Amino acid sequence: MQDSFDRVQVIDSHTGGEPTRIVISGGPDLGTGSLAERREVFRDQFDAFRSAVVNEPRGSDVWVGGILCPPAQSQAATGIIFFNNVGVLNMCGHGTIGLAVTLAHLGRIRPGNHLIETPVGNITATLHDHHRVTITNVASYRYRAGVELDLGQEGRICGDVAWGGNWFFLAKDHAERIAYDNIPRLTVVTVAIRTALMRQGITGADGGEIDHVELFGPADDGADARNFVLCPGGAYDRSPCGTGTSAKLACLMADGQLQAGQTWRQQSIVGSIFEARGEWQGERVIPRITGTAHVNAESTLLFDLADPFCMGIQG
Ligand code: PYC
Repeated sequence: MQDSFDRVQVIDSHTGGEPTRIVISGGPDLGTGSLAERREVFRDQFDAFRSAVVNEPRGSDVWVGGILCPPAQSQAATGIIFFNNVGVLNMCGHGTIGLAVTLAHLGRIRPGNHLIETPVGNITATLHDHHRVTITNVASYRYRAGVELDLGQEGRICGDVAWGGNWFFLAKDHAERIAYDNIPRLTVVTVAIRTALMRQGITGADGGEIDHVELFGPADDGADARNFVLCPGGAYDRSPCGTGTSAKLACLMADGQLQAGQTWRQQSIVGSIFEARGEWQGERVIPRITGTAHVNAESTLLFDLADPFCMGIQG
């Protein structure tokens, strides 16, 4: 097993304010299994590498990292495993938009459709130009509607559990103000929701952990709603969250509040916007999410084992 690293090349981008760091060379060899199998290898054997790439002092709780993997299918542009400050992710929508713009920056893809393998299935990234990308995500669906949670001191809340490539709890009927200057309060409430989900043993299908929580409120700039998304490691998503917007589309379409092909403009807590549309595939929804990303650094991470925080500060 590889336990030391020398020079690791990364490209940083942000998608609507949310950063993505793609490891393009020097990372661990994860073998040749499926992306789901390689994610297990990464999780079980290279957790220190994950921490080194995204945690302080090189990163922060906000960062999402991605490791490029040779795809299993020859027609795929790449495989990708996303991770964050506390572990591996199933999928990441803003990260895939950042990935496509990164591959374009490297001259590895041109405008058009590109198949990308992820641990939860194949997706397509359509590169429109050097910044604008549409992802066609995995089939998304509402798993449970109207789930009641007891938040203790924070009262009760009701919401839906939905899959959009990650598991989400989408709260309904809350009294919170969804605004940038209210982020500390929104963090307290969404952490309380996450705690209640765990205490009440509420999961997604097959026991899948619901590790993302979403609140919605009125938007501006012509958007349909603004969201606040709590990510698994306690940070909030600066982008409107690609997998979260997919979960939202699935709930709206299940309720008949959005029709197939109709555009939903999702605004993030920092004001960035994704445009989303869904099509039915049986009882599930195929989301198409369009957003913009910008590359902002090409770096070489150096690993000095004499550095006590070489592999990142892990809480
Ligand atoms: O865009 O899907 C997303 C995402 C997940 C976590 C942070 N961003």
